[in-house]
Parts: sequence; structure tokens; C-alpha cells
Amino acid sequence: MVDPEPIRFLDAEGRYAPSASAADYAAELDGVSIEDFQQWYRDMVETRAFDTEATHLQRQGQLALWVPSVGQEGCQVGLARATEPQDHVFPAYREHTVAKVRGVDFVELLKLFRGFTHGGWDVTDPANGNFHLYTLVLAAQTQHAGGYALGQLLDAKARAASGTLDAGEAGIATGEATMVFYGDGTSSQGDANESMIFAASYQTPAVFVVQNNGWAISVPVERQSRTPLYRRALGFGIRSVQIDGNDPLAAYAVGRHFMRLAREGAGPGYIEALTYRIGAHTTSDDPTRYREADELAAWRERDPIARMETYLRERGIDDAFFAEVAETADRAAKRVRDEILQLPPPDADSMFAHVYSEEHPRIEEQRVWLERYESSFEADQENQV
Ligand SMILES: Cc1ncc(C[n+]2csc(CCOP(=O)(O)OP(=O)(O)O)c2C)c(N)n1
Ligand SMILES: [Mg+2]
Repeated sequence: MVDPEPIRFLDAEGRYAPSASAADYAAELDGVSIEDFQQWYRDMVETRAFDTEATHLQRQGQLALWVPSVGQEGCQVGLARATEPQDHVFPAYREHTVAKVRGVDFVELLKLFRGFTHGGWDVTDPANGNFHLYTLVLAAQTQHAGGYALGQLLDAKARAASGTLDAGEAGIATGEATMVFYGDGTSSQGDANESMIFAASYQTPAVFVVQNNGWAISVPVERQSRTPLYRRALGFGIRSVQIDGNDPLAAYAVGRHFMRLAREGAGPGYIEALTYRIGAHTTSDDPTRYREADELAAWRERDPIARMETYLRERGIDDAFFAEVAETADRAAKRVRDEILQLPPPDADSMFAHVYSEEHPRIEEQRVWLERYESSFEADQENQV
């Protein structure tokens, strides 16, 4: 089997030069205005400024951990912009641009990494754009998304009042779909593979997005799979393509096409976005221990933000716009920094709530231990007086 060229509209520098494989998707870009493209650029620059600020906050001891997404903003903005308000999105933990586009405030992301919340934002609040919680247990979100997409199908079926659902039944328009994000390493998890079987069998409106950034911490993708990842989905009977993941136009066009097919009842899809994590896996990682400098340099040349800038300049956008976006992004990042540092910490007791639905002796033991530990400081102070 010969793999088609990854779908792209922009060349490595950002000039409009679609690959032959992009032909079927070009029409999806017809409705995108120059103002829309400018907004996508703004989304990426604001996310990167925030992301950089969050890394600094972690280094200053203000966050327990941070997960940088630098380099992956291109596929994220295109795919997020391809969703409709009624769609649901299930992220892993590096989808900061997607969070922004769906409406989640960056302060909400930081609360999680500052240890101020067990989970995060209120998913039932429409302002958060049906963007579900970050999931650090690899591939768990593929099961959550798989179940959600089945629910979307069952609801549509119930609305059509046509009885129970049979495996393999296709053609039920749901009007809404589910997009789930995960990584190349996560694609090896049993959960991710079981989710594909389920989606294919029931023809659910699920679109799987694999951001192949080349690495699962220190394990290269070549060790995870003997074939390109997109081909695995074909084996499950799911339509699947590989895109240039640093080209926002390709991500949007293919994402929009696949999501529309899913909403119309034509079943699931799979998109492998070829991208690169420019920074560390997390702030606990040192990628210079396992990656070559040449590889990093080559990917820096294909930075999605730089490519989008070239594209916009070719369309006549000038310096004033780029300067204004940079300034706005810096201001926005500072606002997020100020807000998170001003938030009062939650009551320590709250960490024991909601661990189990009912009282639990182990949790109670730990709660009492913490109470005694905290009060030991008061006793110390009294002894010193
Ligand atoms: C079930 C499970 N196993 C192992 C881990 C530890 N772990 C965290 S991230 C990671 C690598 C994931 O790589 P990939 O799916 O490529 O995503 P990326 O971090 O590159 O975006 C591993 C092994 C985990 N969080 N959950
Ligand atoms: Mg990876």
C-alpha cells in the first residue's frame, strides 16, 4: 500500500500550495473569510503566550506541573474551528488551543495544575463549549467520547421513535458529533482500540483525532507502530486520513468534512495530524536526553504560527495586525497570571470530598491525619513562646 501525501494546503513556509491529496477537501475552505483566518492566527498566538506564561509559573513554584503545547497549535485551531457549538469535545491534556476556541477561560486550566480543583471547569455551563475535562489517564477519554457519541446516536434514534439500535445500523442523522483528541503513544492503549471497534460497529458520530507529535514522552512513534497510525483505523473500517498537522487549513478542511459526515449519519472518522511537540513533555521532562537537536530544528522551521503569518501576509495583511495581536496576547497572558495568583486556595478539607460517594474509613483516616498535622504547627508556636 502506498500512502498518499499528507493532506496540506500550505507549503512548509506557508504559501498556498495544496497537495493532490487535498483536492477532495478544498471546498470546505470556501466559506472561510480573511477575518476568520486572522482569528485563527490570534487564537494560536494567544495560546502560545499563555502557554509560555504557564511554564514560567510552574518554574516559579506556582503550578505543580505544566504541559506545554507549543508547536501543536496549528492542528488544534483548525480542528476546533471545524466543530459546531452543539458538538462535544473530549481532550487529553495538551489541547489548550482547543479549550480556548471552545470558550474555556485559561484560568480554569491553571486551577487544575495549581491543585485548586480535582477536575476543572463546569462542563454543563454552555460558556465552556461542551469541552470536557482534561484526562491524564491515557485513552480514558476515548471511552468517554465513545459513550457520548453512542448517546448522541441513541437520542437521535429516540427522536425518530424507531425502536432499538442494531450494530451496523447507519444513516441516522444526529445533527451533532463528538471529537476526541489523543496522542500517538495513547493510540497503543487497549481503550483507544476498543473505542474504534465500538464506533465502527454502531456507526457512532465520533471523530478520532490523533496528534502524532513523534513522541510518547521518550518513546518514538516508530516503536509504537509498524505502520502509519492512520492505517490502523482503516483496519477497523473507519474512514481515515493523514494530514499535515502544522497546517491549520488542512486541519479545518478535513475536520469539517469528517464532522459533517458524522452528524449526517455516515459514521466515524479518524484524523492523524503529523505535528511536533517543540517543548518538553511536561515541566518534569528534559527532552534533550532523548531527542536530537537536528530533529527539533527541522520542525521549528515548520512552525504553524509562522506558516499562518506567511499565508496572511500573502493575502495582504500587514505589520500593524501582527503587532497588535502580539501585544494583545501578552496582555491576556498577564491577566491570566494575575487572576490565578489572586485566587484564594480552596479549603484543604475539600480534597477529601467526592473521592468516594459515601464516607470511607481510609479517607477519614487521612483527613484526621491532616488535621493533626496542621494543628502541630500551632502547638510548635505555643512551645516556642
Ligand atoms: C494509562 C496511563 N499510562 C501511562 C501514563 C503515563 N504517561 C503520561 S503521558 C504519557 C505519554 C503519552 O504520549 P502520547 O499519547 O503520544 O501523547 P503526548 O504526551 O505526546 O501528547 C505516558 C506514558 C498515563 N498517564 N496513563
Ligand atoms: Mg505523542
